[in-house]
Amino acid sequence: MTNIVLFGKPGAGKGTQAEFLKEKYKLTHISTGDVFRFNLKNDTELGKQARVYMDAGDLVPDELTTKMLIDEVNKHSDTNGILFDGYPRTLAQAEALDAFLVSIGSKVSATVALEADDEILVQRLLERGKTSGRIDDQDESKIRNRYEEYNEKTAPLISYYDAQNKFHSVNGIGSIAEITDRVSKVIDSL
Ligand code: B4P
Repeated sequence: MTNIVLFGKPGAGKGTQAEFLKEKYKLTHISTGDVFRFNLKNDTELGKQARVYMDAGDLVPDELTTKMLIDEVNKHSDTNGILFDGYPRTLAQAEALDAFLVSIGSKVSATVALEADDEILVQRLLERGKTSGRIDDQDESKIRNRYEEYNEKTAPLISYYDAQNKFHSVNGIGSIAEITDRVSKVIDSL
């Protein structure tokens, strides 16, 4: 199994790249943001619990997120590999993912980070917020809060994966196709 973690700040293009990479490499795409938004839309118990955090631009608590992630992975036991989009976002999530993958005889193959400056990303999210209906994209202070969450809770994962020689960084500025090529070079080298 080839398991790729797509990593990056909010709006870095993880979801955008995942749409192309999942086809190219025949991987199962799991986006925790998308699963949460599906649950919000359908007003499920999980959606009710996640809404308050997501609307504020906060991370959803680890326990809730990890349980959901494992349930999603277990739906795809016959997969070639998984493209993790938006998970892990904390050290506790990274450790939980490693422990879970080991328990099914697998591991994270590589983490690929899409790099871009905050100011460019804030503009992307505000632009998306005009049409996406996503409350977390519509208010600049909520967007800035997502970057604070990233710096405090998600950035430490860089050294976590780097220590395992699994961290790869690519320039996240350019056309969508150019960035797909950059990420593909990393996956092809595995
Ligand atoms: P996510 O849904 O994961 O969203 P994201 O970080 O906003 O976006 P992404 O990087 O995927 O960007 P995208 O391709 O869409 O998370 C939302 C929320 O869910 C979190 O804040 C949190 O509350 C919760 N959550 C999710 N996972 C969690 C976890 N593990 N733990 C706890 N909470 C969790 O691109 C953004 C925009 O840029 C789009 O408009 C796109 O068209 C544009 N774009 C993309 N690539 C471009 C390019 N190359 N050039 C120009 N524009 C580009």
